[in-house]
Amino acid sequence: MKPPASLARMCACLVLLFAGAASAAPAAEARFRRGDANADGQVDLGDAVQILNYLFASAAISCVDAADTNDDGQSDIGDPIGLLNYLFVQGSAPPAPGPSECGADPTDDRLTCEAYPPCATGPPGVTRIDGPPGDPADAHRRPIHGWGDRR
Ligand SMILES: [Ca+2]
Ligand SMILES: [Ca+2]
Repeated sequence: MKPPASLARMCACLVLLFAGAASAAPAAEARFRRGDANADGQVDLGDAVQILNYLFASAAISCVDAADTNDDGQSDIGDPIGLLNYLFVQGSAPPAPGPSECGADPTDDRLTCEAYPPCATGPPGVTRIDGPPGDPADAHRRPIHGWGDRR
């Protein structure tokens, strides 16, 4: 028995509605500096060591996208080698967003960036020191305002 046409139309509308709602809510893209595998805000030898520890000693990396220094969507030995080439033998810089600018990964891959504090943004005019806004541990701290905010 076929469902009535109006029921089929209503189901089709619901499917389109939910599909649209899912695509209308873009996921927040994590911002990071490519190559800064240890998320300390600098790209240096420590990052190559961190990637090697991640690959061979099960160390954790909070932003695996940052550790994908050649942006091939894979975490492998090519990443620390490429980073060492960039740092010490004038090899090419890690691709966008690059080692000095914060930005999202322009390529679609399966790697994730769960956390990258150096590129975290707070409310305009406020520089976050640490912890999320409203963190009770930060209650004693005052926000640092930019020069333009001085009265
Ligand atoms: Ca680093
Ligand atoms: Ca890679």
